[in-house]
Amino acid sequence: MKKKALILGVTGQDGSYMAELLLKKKYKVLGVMRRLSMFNTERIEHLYISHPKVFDTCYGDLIDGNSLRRSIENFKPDEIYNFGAQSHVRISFDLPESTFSYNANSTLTLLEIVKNYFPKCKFYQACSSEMFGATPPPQNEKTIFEPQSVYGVSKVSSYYLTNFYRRAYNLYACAGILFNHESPRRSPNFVTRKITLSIARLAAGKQKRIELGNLSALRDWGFAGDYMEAIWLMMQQKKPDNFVIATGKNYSVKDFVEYCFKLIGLDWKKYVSTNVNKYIRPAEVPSLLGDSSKARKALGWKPKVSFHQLCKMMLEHDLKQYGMTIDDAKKKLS
Ligand code: NAP
Ligand code: F7E
Repeated sequence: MKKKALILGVTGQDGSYMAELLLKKKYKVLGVMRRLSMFNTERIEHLYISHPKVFDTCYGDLIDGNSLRRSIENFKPDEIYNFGAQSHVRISFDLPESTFSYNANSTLTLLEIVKNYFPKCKFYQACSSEMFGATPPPQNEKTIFEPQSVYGVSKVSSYYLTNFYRRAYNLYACAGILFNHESPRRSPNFVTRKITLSIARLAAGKQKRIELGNLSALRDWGFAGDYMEAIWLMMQQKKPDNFVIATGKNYSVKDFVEYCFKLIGLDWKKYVSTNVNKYIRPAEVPSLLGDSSKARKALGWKPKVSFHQLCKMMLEHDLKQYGMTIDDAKKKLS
């Protein structure tokens, strides 16, 4: 019998990589997606074609408990991966109530469904390094949480709910504390993808400048594909637990900009301006640097893609959309 996995947030960056990984591992996968006025299945469209019998999606919404219960009841998964969230930290300052509801209340709803009806089903909750917020680095599973946004607080709530249900009801429920992870599938309003897409547009003559916010923020950036491997491993252990997943190296936003511009032979200072007022967050997270030694030891996991490989991968992908390679862009701009 094939194992069955249900993915909340399947249309997002992580959900789409996780669907691919699980299909490679011969799972049957059902993705839950919400209704939007436009189709946004771009990241998973290829899977309907490559895996018609074992990959499908259904409608469900994080704040519609009945839809979640129905999807789980009909599909009877062995594993549930909850990646569904309003995942943008800056936007959580504009949408605090819906962010909290999507990110925290939905975790409670899902855990209640698992506890009441499918107590053998394993549950993964996507938590975040944003939970550490203002606590100085390095951060690991023992570090105190000091979230700096409603997004961060919502993830702290989902973390404690997951831990509580594991303890009280003996569920196989894991919380992954993932540091920033990026890819060519990253939404364009996160800083890394904004930078690589803007450089590609610049090279294509479609944009002249890039406006950013805080360049000094430090982040521990890894590749999303690598991090999905770690999550799957968390779900295959004898006992459920919480794990920090990170590369153990951090770089500033300025480092990311500088290196991407260097790849195409340009001086970033001539093209980048800062508008701190526009992008300012009422509270910023200055420095994240993960210590993932617990995961490395217990799961035998380590990241494969380095920071510089990640920058190049994302830039190459975005240039390709304009029919260019890094060398083409270099020649064109020299
Ligand atoms: P993402 O690309 O923004 O994906 C979020 C997913 O949640 C999308 O599929 C989105 O659907 C779905 N969603 C949002 N609201 C929903 C609702 N009301 N009902 C149903 N689905 C809804 O985020 P990601 O980068 O893949 O991150 C995955 C998870 O990991 C999130 O929980 C995020 O908070 C957490 N996380 C991410 C990072 C990171 O660096 N990427 C780090 C730590 C934790 P639509 O496509 O319809 O919007
Ligand atoms: O910002 C600064 C910004 O929005 C990174 C999410 O996946 O990781 C992500 O949250 C840094 C911040 O990601 C711009 O102020 C400068 O200091 O790419 P970001 P994030 O806030 O770290 C965590 C772990 C998650 O869990 C979240 O779901 O970059 N920054 N200039 C900018 N940020 C943006 N978005 N846009 C700018 O123009």
